[in-house]
Amino acid sequence: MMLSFVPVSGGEVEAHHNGTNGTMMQYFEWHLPNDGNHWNRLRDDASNLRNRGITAIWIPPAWKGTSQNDVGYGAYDLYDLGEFNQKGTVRTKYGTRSQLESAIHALKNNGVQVYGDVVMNHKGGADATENVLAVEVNPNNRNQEISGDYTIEAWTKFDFPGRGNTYSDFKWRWYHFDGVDWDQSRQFQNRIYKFRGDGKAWDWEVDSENGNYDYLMYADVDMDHPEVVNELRRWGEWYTNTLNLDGFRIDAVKHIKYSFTRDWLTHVRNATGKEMFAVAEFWKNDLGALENYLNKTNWNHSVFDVPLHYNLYNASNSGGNYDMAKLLNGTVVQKHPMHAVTFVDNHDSQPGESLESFVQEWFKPLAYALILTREQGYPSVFYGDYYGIPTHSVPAMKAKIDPILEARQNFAYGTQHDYFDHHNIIGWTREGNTTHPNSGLATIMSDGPGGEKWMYVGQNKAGQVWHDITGNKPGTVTINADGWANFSVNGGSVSIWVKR
Ligand SMILES: [Ca+2]
Ligand SMILES: [Ca+2]
Ligand SMILES: [Ca+2]
Repeated sequence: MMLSFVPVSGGEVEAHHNGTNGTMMQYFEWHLPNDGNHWNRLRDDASNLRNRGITAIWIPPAWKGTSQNDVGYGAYDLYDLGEFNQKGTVRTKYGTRSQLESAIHALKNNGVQVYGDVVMNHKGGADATENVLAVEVNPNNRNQEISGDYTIEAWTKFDFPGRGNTYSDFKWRWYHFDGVDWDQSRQFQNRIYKFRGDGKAWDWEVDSENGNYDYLMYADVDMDHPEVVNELRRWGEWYTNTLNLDGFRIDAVKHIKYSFTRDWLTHVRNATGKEMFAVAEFWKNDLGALENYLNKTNWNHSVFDVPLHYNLYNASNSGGNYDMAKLLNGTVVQKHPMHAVTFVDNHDSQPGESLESFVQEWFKPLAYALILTREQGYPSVFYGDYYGIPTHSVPAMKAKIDPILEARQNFAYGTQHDYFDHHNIIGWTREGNTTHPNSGLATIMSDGPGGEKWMYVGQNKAGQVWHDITGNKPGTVTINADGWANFSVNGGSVSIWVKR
């Protein structure tokens, strides 16, 4: 079946594309080595990822950041994908543009889609300062001005001397930004400066934390400026076409005028003629705020399920006392499954990073079973979970995640039955479908003692002998004549029962 352009679909199409469950992988963590070899690793991993059931890769920010070691969120030049000698380097942390293109080629040859990261909120690493009339605002209430107007020295001049006018002749100046947090001439700490000038104001609507959360870091881009809007749209087309992208992960959207992101995405979709699946990072453990964002962006893309992440994090830190029956309460995936990208951890929640809230190791298999074997949500597997984070002694969970990926790829199909009926032991089953022979499964997990649960997997499964694909529970279970069986799980563990 051809994928058609369905602007309101969110992750629906991707999560079930070609009749196979879709699974995204975030192919980076914060502390990857700065060896310029990451695109090569991705290229060499392409067929393995395909075989594991990964159908889309979210690549890290691919452009030149403030330095070679920049993860990419300190965006300097969105048009320099490791091609020009800027910021003291041609390659990025991950490699060169041609290596990136080879990796993407390998992924496409294996039928794996590619989602590009998109960082539009701010720019860092300016080439020079400019004198700008500004006013200080209260960092805790950015609507409150706390000084008179005066001239500061701001890092806002972006000329891109290594690239020149290749791909774009746009040069950024102070009036393309709303503010900064650094005055080079005075070097005060902990200030936020709002620029003065015609029509200068923090953008709205953005998140209302701190009064107005337009400002996050570096030089904050002014989405009210028509030259900025045009340039970022032009860049979106270029980025999509140049890398043959299939979708976007959009950074820091709670700090960007919601209507801008909505209209930017619509523009790029129309201009490129591509469906361009998109998921936005709106980092807030607040379903209402996420729903407001989805409303204001006309539901034309998905969001990461941040409330689910925090439920998983809290469950992993409750020593067996979490009410597992409420594991999905307050989540995006429970209420808006077509617009939820579910995930366990990411580059910001990993140890030592800005939003550290790392799900504990013992709970990770339970969390992955939740996002990978249920019908709802478009799941994303984190590189740092799968391959480990050596700088912080986080072990690779590949051996534990692979069987769950196999369950998703081959068994997690058909009608779902939920058993969220106990504070320790919960479960759900899938009846399977005809497209995937022998599909269907029974997932059972406990954050406390082990136990059993009587669950229905379908009458057509009568007499089948199932076993636990995770290997956690030895032995077999025989489905009775009515399609029911008593499935078991160890304490603090998960089992996924299948016929194989
Ligand atoms: Ca503005
Ligand atoms: Ca902003
Ligand atoms: Ca702004």
